[in-house]
Amino acid sequence: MKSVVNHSAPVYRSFLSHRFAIVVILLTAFLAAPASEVLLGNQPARAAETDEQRDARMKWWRDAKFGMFIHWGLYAIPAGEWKGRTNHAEWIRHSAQIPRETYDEFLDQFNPTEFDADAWARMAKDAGMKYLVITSKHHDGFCLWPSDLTDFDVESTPFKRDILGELSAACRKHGIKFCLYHSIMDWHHPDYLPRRRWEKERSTEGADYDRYVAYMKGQLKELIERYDPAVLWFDGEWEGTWTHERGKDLDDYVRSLKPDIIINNRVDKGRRGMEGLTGGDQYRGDFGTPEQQIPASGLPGVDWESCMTMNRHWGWNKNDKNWKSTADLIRKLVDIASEGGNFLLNIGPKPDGTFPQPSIERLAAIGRWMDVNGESIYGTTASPVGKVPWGRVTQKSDKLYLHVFDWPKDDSILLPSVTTKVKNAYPLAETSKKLDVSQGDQGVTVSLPDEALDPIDTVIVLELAEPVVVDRSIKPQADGTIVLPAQLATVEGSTARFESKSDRNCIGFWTNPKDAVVWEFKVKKPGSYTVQLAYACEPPGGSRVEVEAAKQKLEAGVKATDGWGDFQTMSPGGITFDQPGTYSLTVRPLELKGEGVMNLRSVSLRPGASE
Ligand code: H79
Repeated sequence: MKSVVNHSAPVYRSFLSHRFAIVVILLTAFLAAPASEVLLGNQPARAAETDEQRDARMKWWRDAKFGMFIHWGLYAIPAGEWKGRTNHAEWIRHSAQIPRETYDEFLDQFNPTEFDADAWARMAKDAGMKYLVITSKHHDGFCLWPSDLTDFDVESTPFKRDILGELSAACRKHGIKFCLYHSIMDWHHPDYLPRRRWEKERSTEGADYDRYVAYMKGQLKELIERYDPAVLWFDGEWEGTWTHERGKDLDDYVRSLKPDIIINNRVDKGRRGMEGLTGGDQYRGDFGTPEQQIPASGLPGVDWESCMTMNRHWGWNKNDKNWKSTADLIRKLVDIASEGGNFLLNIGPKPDGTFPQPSIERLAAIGRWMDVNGESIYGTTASPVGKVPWGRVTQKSDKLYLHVFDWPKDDSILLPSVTTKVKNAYPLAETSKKLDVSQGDQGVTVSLPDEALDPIDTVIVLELAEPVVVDRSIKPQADGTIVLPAQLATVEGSTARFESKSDRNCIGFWTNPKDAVVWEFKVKKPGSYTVQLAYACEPPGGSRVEVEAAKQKLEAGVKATDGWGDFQTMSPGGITFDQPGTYSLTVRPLELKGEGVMNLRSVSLRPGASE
């Protein structure tokens, strides 16, 4: 095997090749920008792109919706365990504070003889995934391809084979877009700064961060020229040495090598925490990267992708048995699609080159659901009406897809606020079974079969006569009752928000007594109405709230119920509306007792004076 050159000296074998790399970079900059800019030392501006050009470049990615993330490297060998602690994974070199020489010993042990690129690509395809993102290099610095610029690569292991080469070919064969994750942070390269705080034995003397960046660019050039990745998924951008200027420069550089490539926002410094969305226009990056979470609501015009693990670790951890259920994973995919995002679901392969069995089973089960229901995911955009109490909604051209997670007891569901004429309704799993639809002031009511066709998510297709029209204003029901549901409320405040968990559907997390909840609605028949709140409140309760509408104020004490999920009703009194028209109603706390004010599911206004 190749040995890792020069553990002690701050020199990498790659430095010889660096001069070459730098010349190439300068040449590329010349070609990509007007000579004057280069001569003046300006950053060459990012090639201007029209909205149409951007839409064309992003199209395959937006339509794809579902991809496979793969975290694989030397860290698979210890499998998350080191000196009795079992909660490590791809961060093990740092979290177990392993010296570089000790970590390098994994090179001799990396021999994934069962690695089968074709099988991996097939599992992604059969799960319904359209792209695959694999760690060319994680924070530990180990490279899954035979790089000319370092010996800390797969070529120095007994396995020797070009993993990225085999996998990119297999992906191409199976119609999966091949993409690469690449860590900017590098705990192995002698020129990378800063060192880990605990790492005293590796001196920083002679280290040159610019030389590290040239190394990284040289490697990215290798990766793009050899494997033609459709996405570059950067990470490890948060340390102080990586700057906005460097981010712009790297973004320009990668685009100069492959103009239609898609690059995530971690190339630059604009990512806001683990929510992952970009915090300003000045930052580079084609899409936001929420990590292990789904944004509370999709943002129009913003591309994003939630990446998540199937258990609690990215890299293989043999002790982690906390596997998410198939139902949970499918509903996460649907939830993300209903908010306009992509789902990048992770696999942490084992050191023998196989996927963990629980991952294999979940991929297959998701695939069975996607075989029937993929149409309701691919190429769709966000729900036109946000979240609904019984599940989620996606849309594509003249169709709405109603994803029913919780089968209703009365066998009908209301799609609120949609006023467009519905031509046809049927389950996606049984397209010949036409369903009855009635349309009114409140939206579209669909009669469902007695039982769910799929207990995880039964998809109902609504074919519309024209592009969807949404009227979110609240109107009285047939009997004159006006229902103000939590999902149509506007929250004025900092903590209170709509909770969409199936047994909740309420304004929850109401821990700030300054937060208020407001609805706008239409009153057709003037007169007195009885106000009724549907709410839950864990003991002890005792907060006081005010309900205000039409310049009248009611007060009520919040009595405890049997917990945050036990909903009861209370009536603080009546309100009179003198004239027909649009009104607003506000519920605001006067006094907070206990953890939260209440979980507020709805406010109803029933015609007639209160008793
Ligand atoms: O590759 C997987 C993880 O190993 C890697 N990203 C996924 C895709 C990962 N690296 N770090 N973390 C996950 C968690 C680190 C979070 C923090 Fe920060 C980094 C906390 C402070 C610095 C990012 C930047 C979040 C807040 C600021």
